[in-house]
Order: sequence, then structure tokens, then C-alpha cells
Amino acid sequence: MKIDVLTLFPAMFEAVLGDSIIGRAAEKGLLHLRYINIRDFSEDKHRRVDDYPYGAGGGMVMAPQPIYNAWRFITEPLSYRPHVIYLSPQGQVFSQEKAKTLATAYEHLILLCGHYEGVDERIIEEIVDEEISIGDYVLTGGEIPAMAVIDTLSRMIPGVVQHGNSESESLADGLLEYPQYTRPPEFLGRKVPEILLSGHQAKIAAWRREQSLERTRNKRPELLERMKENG
Ligand code: 4GN
Repeated sequence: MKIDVLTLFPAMFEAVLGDSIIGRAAEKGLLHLRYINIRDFSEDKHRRVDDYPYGAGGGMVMAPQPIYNAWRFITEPLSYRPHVIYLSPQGQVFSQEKAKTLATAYEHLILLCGHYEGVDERIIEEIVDEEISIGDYVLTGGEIPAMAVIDTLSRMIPGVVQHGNSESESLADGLLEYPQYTRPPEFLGRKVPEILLSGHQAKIAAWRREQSLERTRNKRPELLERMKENG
């Protein structure tokens, strides 16, 4: 999978994703990540990327020209149009399911990160295919949401996460993960559940399933309701 990020702060991505499992995946060639600085495509003599909003109203707007030129830089050599996502509080709310759909449908994504009051509407009309939000709150920029999307998609690629089988993970089947334990068998007087030490895999699997259901019922009952609604 290829992901190009259009951002004013490429260093944020290097800093957060560089040393992580995601960085390792990129080094291994499982994932192709590029961070493109929109400012490099400004034609303004002061390299400006923002401007005043028509109609006033305070704040600044990201001008269309630098973003468009950066998008052209990516797409010019291609014979197809990568799917362009604008990270925005106005988008559809992101989820494990949405991630699965994106990972399955697209081999090449472009993530556009906005700042200030957002990007000129004509950019959304011209190059953006969909808007995605990571939740109902406003951040200073789309970088953190873009990183959340990149991280979620990356760990779905075979070989990126150690055990790989992301299908058995929390939320993949709509349920919360069961509790995890490691050594020692007793800590601060609290024992690891007997069943996990038994070596009886079928019983362990049944116990974990029960725990997942109970936790989901207690912590996120709306996830169970959604499962019922969606079959
Ligand atoms: C996305 C972008 C929150 C999200 C953002 C989100 C930058 N904040 N919930 N901030 O996924 C106006 C236009 C705010 C750019 C945007």
C-alpha cells in the first residue's frame, strides 16, 4: 500500500511514525509512505500557503494553488487517480470497519491535512474524494487524524504487526478484546485466571470469547446493539 500525505508539517510524521512499527514496515517495503510539504509548492515569493477568507469572519484559509500543485506533483506521473481523503471534523467517523474497507479498496491513498479554518472549498470539489473524521472534536490540524488512519491501515498489512492476524483482534469482529496476562502468575496478590495456565486451548478460546462479550456488554454496550442491527 502507498500513502502520500499532503501536510505543512512533514516532520510530525517522521517523529511519530519513524521509529515505530510503522517505520519498520516502511523500511521493510511493506508500506510506502511519503510526506509532502505543501509549502514547497507555494508560488508566493514568501512561500505563503494561507490567505484571508472572502467575506471576512476571522482566521485564515489554506489557499488552493499550493495544495493543487502538490497534488499534481503526485498524480502527474500516474495513469490513475489515487483516492484522496481530507481529514476533517465534517467527515464520516473513522472505525475499524472503515479502515478495512479502505485497505481493501485502495492501493494508493493521498491524505490531505488542513490547518487554520481549513482548505479552500474548490480543493475539496476538485481533488477530494471523501472526508474522514477520527471523532467529534476539533484539532489544530489534520496531522494527528492522518497518523491515526495510517497506523490503523498499516497494522492490517500482513507482516506489519507481529502476530499478524488482525482479524482476531479487538473490534475486528465488533467486540472488545479479552483480558491479557503475562508473568508472574501472581502479582500483588492477584492471580492469573486458572484456565489460562491449563493449556486447554478450546477451553481458553471459549473463556476469552465469554470475556469479550461480557466486557463489550459492560464497557461499550452500543457495539453489541450495532452488531444486532447490522447482522
Ligand atoms: C480533523 C481535522 C479534527 C479532525 C481537524 C477530526 C483541522 N480536527 N476530528 N482539524 O478528524 C478545520 C479544517 C479543522 C482543518 C481542520
